[in-house]
Amino acid sequence: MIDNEKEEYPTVPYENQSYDECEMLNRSQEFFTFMDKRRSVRDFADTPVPKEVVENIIMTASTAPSGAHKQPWTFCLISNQELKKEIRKLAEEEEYKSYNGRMKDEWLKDLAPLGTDWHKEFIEIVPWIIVVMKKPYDIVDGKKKNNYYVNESVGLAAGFLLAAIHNAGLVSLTHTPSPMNFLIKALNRPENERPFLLIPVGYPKKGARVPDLKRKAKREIIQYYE
Ligand code: IYR
Repeated sequence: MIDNEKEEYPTVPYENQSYDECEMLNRSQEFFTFMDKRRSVRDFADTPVPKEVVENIIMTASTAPSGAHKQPWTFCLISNQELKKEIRKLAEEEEYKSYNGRMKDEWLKDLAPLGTDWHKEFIEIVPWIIVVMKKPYDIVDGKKKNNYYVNESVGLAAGFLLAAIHNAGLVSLTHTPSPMNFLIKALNRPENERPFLLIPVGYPKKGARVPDLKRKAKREIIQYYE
């Protein structure tokens, strides 16, 4: 490598924290047990959550890997009560149409155990709403610059986000009002952003319940090639 190449693409040493096998086994088991306790919650309390906590959670999401490290995401962090009310109204309008005609019977049947319907009062109750936006392209000096693997990248960031929310002792819901385009206008977003997920973040309401779901077993999800 010639000298000026080195300067153009600097590197730093990677410092990995590794563990002996026994500790590795414990840590992996404990992390699984912890993550296995995460649940999507639909009944939220209006108890406030400090802004800095949610900012830390979002910064964690933004550590996710992304195509060519473009980090093709924006996280809209909403606590404004008027705006939440407006978003609830617009989301419920779309959801009403979805639950009453757009979604086929089979889909509605699959959703029945989750107890969802078109009512989305949690949007107004919860202290924070995070709308995850994906950016199919950036605008650099007025020109479009395409991003790569945008859905994969933003999906990974959303996964990190949910894990960070759980780690903070808070709960969330991956809400997908559909179609979601009303959010572009309501949030006054630029032309290169598309809504990806709407995630309420807060405490569960006292006495909140969740469906009695079971997760797939090892043998159902791992195919071994040893
Ligand atoms: N977007 C609707 C419907 C919905 C669809 C699926 I797939 C779910 O897992 C849950 C809900 C809603 O948010 O209610």
